[in-house]
Amino acid sequence: MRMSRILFVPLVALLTWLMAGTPVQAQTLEMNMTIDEVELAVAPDLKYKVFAFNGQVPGPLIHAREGDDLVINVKNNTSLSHTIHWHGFHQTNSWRMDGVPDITQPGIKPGETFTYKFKADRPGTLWYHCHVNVNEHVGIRGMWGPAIIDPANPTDLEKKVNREVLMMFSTWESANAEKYGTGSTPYDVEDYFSVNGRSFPYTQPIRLKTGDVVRVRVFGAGGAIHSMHIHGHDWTVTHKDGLPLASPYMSETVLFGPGERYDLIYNANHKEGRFIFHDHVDKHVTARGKHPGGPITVQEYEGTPMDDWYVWKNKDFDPDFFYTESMKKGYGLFEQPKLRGTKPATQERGHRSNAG
Ligand SMILES: [Cu+2]
Repeated sequence: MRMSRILFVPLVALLTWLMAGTPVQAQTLEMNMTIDEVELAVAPDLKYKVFAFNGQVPGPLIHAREGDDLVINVKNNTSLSHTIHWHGFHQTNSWRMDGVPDITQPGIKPGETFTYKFKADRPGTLWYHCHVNVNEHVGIRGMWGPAIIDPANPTDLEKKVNREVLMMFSTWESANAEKYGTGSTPYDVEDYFSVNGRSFPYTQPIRLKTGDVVRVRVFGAGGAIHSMHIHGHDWTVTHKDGLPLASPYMSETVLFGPGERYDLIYNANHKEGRFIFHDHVDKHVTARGKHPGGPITVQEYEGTPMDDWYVWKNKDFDPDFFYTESMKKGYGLFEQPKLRGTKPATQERGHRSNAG
């Protein structure tokens, strides 16, 4: 008996040590997505016809771990064909799942369902978007969403992050808001600019606590170049397109174009305050030619006294506008109901006349 107890203690210690180095078991995550025609309130004076993943713009969060298998059923409820490209995934041994029409698959026709099966074979800030008529569907119809793949071996800095902020940037053309199948050519005029599909004042604040370690992930989801500038803070640029930089560097402005992503980590080190965070491409802070509009947000520190003159004094706060709450929920697909559009009243009539 005594001998076995002497052996038992070091054995448990050895097993614990071995387990700590064991990679987490990969899992299969099955998800259901739809593509719907809805109207999105981009700004107080702009309702826009979009193709929306699960009815929302941006689309729902896909969150998985490096090595997980993803099975994603996509049902097309719209009047045009689409595919989904999983941007950043390598599609190792699954090239037919790359989502490019007429290259890897036929377009998913109206009413059809297609199942994508592939491995999260690369970690990082990835995303998904339609690959049919990308100038229109991605450029001005909101067909994009975030896919965050947690790395098996995060850095010490990444482990400190306790608040995630996902920001997807795009532009809009009021002249083409009403009619599917039009717009986003070099001859069209972009006159609204947005983060997560909304132009100020329909954007939301980022609420912070002193001591938070924040990771902002910016995505160039649309066709424009953005230059996001944060007031009052400096961040460390840790990743480009979800890939770790050999030499992370510090800055307070980040320039990115279509398709690009950057991970930016910073400390919320003020006791209180409100610090704006905005696009420094000057015309991007307008809407229909008037200031202020576009991708503007404010970092609001908890406990900061409210002022009567504060522009967002009575803001109806959505804590998940930047996916901050969804990123805490584990792995799978997570919807953000407040990012949904509404079914247009005219669609019902249109369908009836088509049927008749
Ligand atoms: Cu499409």
